[in-house]
Amino acid sequence: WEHQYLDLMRRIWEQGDERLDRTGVGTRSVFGATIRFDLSGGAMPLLTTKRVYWKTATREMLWFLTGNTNIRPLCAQGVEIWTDWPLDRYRRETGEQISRKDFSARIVADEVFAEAWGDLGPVYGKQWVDWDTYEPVGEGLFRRGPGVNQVAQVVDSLRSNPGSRRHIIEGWNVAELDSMALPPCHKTYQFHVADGRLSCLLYQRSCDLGLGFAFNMWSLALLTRMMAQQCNLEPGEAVWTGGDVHLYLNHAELVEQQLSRTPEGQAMMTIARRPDSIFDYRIEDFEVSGYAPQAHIAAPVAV
Ligand code: THF
Repeated sequence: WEHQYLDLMRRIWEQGDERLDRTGVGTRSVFGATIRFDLSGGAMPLLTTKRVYWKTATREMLWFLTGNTNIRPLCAQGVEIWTDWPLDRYRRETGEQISRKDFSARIVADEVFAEAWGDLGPVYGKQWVDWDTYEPVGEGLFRRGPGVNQVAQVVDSLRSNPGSRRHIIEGWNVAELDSMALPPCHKTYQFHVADGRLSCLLYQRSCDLGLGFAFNMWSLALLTRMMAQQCNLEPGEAVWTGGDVHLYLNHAELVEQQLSRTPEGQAMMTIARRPDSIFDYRIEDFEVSGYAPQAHIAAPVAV
C-alpha cells in the first residue's frame, strides 16, 4: 500500500500546481486522491519509509474522544503536535518571545494559563462528542439543548442497524468554524459494514502529505479498529480520500529522502483488552509488532 503514498508524493512534487497557501510557506497540490488499506488480520497503515510516532497519534485520538479541546493534556504527555497554534497566538497577542518548550511547560504547570491560552476552540473533540444543539423557547429565543455525542451514536447505530448508510462522524460545524483555531482537516468519517467487516472512509478536505498524512492514516485505521472491537465486527478497509492534497515547499529534503527509500515490512496491531466502551481505551491497550521503519525524517510544520 505504501507505494500508493509514494506515487502520490512523486506526482504532486513533479506535477502539482504551485501556489502560495494560507500559511505563506507555499505548496504544490493536486485535488482529489484516494488511498486504500486492508486492515484484515490486524495489519495497520504505518509508513516504513520513515519512522512514524504512532503513540503520539494514538494519544491524540484518545484526546479527541475525551471531548477536550485544550492542548494541556497533550503537553502533559509530551505530545506537542498542537502546541504551535496556541503558541503562535500567544506570541502575537502578548509580544512575548517565549520558547515553545517554556510555553508548553507553563501550560502544564499553570491551569489558569492553560485555560486562557491552551484552548483551540470547538475543534474535533467538541464536535465529535458534544455537538451543540438549540431548542426554541418562543419569540425567536433559544436555549441550549443536550449535546450530541456522534461517536456514541455511531457505536449504537453500527450495533442496531449495521446496514445503514448514515454511520457518520462530522467535524465541519459550519456555525462554529470561526471560533476554531483551525477548521477540521479530517472532517468526515463514514463507517460501513459488509460481510461482518467494518470499513471506514475518511474525507479530508486538506492534507499535508509530508507530515500530517502519516498521522491521519494511522488514526483512521485506529478508530476503525476500536469501533470494530466495540461492535464485534472484523476490521475491513480504511479508505482515505483527500481534497487539496499538498506538499509544502520547505519539505523538499523530506520528499527527496523518502522517495529514495523502499518500503519494507508490515506493521500489525493487537488491542490487549476490550474496554467497556469506545471512550475507555488507554495508550497501554495498543501493541504494535513487526514495525522496523527507516529513520525518522524531521520536517517543519506550517502554522
Ligand atoms: N497543519 C499542517 N501544516 N500540517 C499538519 O499535518 C497538520 N495536522 C494537524 C493540524 N494542522 C496541521 C496537527 N497535527 C505533526 C504531526 C501532526 C500534526 C502536527 C504536527 C508533526 O510535527 N509530526 C512530526 C513529529 C511529531 C513529534 O515530534 O512527535 C512527524 O515527523 O511526524 C494534521 O492533522
